[in-house]
This record gives sequence, C-alpha cells and structure tokens, in this order.
Amino acid sequence: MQTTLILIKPDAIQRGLSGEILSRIERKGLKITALKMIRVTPDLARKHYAEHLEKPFYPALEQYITSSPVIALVAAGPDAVSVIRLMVGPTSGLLAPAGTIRGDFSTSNRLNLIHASDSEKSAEREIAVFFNPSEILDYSFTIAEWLG
Ligand code: FUP
Repeated sequence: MQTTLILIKPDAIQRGLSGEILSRIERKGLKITALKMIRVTPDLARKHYAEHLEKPFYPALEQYITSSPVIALVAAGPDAVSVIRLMVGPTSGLLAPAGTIRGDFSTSNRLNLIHASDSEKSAEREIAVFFNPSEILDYSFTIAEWLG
C-alpha cells in the first residue's frame, strides 16, 4: 500500500472537471483517505513547489495555483504513486496521451488540471504540507476482496 498527494487544480475547478477527476480516481479502486477544498496561499505554494522556486516559470506557476481554490486529497492503494501518475499523464496536456486526465482535458503545460506526487518520498513530504495526520482517515473498503 502506498499513499500519494493529489491536487485538483484551479483550472479543473473552474472548468467543472473536479467530479470527472474524482470519479476516475474512485473508479480505479483507489481509496481517498483525506480530502478538502482550500485556497493555496503564496506561502503554501512555495512549500509545495519548493523544487521549482528558482525556475523561470515559478512566478506564473504560483500565480496560477493561488488564483482559485483547489481540492487536495490523499489517495491510497497498491503502487498508488505510479498508478496515479499514469492516469494523470505527462506534464504538458499537448503531449499527454489520450486516456490520461491531462491528455483528455488539457492543452497546456501549466494549466494541466491535476498534481500527483512523483515518488514515495515526495508524497510523504507533500502530504505533510497539506494535511495534519488527524485529517487522514484509516478505514477499509468493504469490497476490498473484489479489487485484488
Ligand atoms: P508534473 O510532475 O507533471 O506536475 O510537473 P513538474 O513537477 O515538472 O512541474 C510542476 C508544475 O509546474 C506543472 F504541473 C506545471 C508547471 N510547469 C510550468 O508551468 N512550466 C514548465 O515548463 C514546467 C512545469
């Protein structure tokens, strides 16, 4: 079992795609163990995107991620980090294959709808940036045996 951080980003909320994205996560069989809608502040953006702070695209990225609310969630499942990354697709919606969230709904490399942690180490760090341990719920799916 792995856990990963997912953000349904401002463009997804504004375009009415949050249900579609949450639905894909649920239908895959991943378990949502924490979820909240928040407005990312510049300070939170700098913490979350610490590795990109010095990149030329950072100011525009911060402007975008703070421009409207996001839905932050933690998802759990077997190989959850790579499973979600495959469902999300590569960074640019122009290059992401059809069938992925970015490939199906985005034509941008910044307005790309969703964030998903890129490794178990990032997931651990990013989950702690967005959630207190008490906000993460421990429960079992009653249909677990049908998910393999
Ligand atoms: P990803 O892991 O696919 O979300 O992408 P990265 O961690 O490499 O980048 C984080 C975010 O920075 C991307 F989702 C979009 C933004 N970005 C840009 O705005 N311009 C770029 O050239 C690269 C990334």
